[in-house]
Amino acid sequence: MASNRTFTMIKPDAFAEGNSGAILKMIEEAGFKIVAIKATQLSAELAGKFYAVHKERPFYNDLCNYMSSGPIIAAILEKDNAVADFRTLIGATNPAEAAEGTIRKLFAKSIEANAVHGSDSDENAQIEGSFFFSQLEHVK
Ligand code: YYY
Ligand code: MG
Repeated sequence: MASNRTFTMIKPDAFAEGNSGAILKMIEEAGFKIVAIKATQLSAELAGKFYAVHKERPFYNDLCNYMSSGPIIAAILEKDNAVADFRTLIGATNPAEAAEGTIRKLFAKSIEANAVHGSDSDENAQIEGSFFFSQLEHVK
């Protein structure tokens, strides 16, 4: 994946409440092109692998249980400066601290059920996109 790509998930809370369409509309209106997308559901084990960087943190087990509690949407997005611009669009991890108009401010329920994931670096965008999608599953 080139450095103009990032990876996102619409998390179980947002998916279950029927907010996926509204969130994808905000993403497209912000100038991101969807180059891969699927609905799926993680097992707790796969959620644990995805979030392995956090395995020593106190919230890790709850996070893995939550992220495997229902369907999600996974997507690879393309835009200049994708990683940083997408972090701006989603807002702070804690929705109480998220800026007005951000996806988390609008749709998040709590720091855990915070509506969306966004990669934090080009390297992790590549790793996370490859976790969900093969080469055949995204636009070149
Ligand atoms: O990258 P981002 O999702 O904004 O936050 P991270 O610090 O990487 O944490 C990943 C994920 O873990 C976060 O989206 C919710 C959850 N979490 C939590 O439940 N409680 C915390 N105190 C911190 C993070
Ligand atoms: Mg993170």
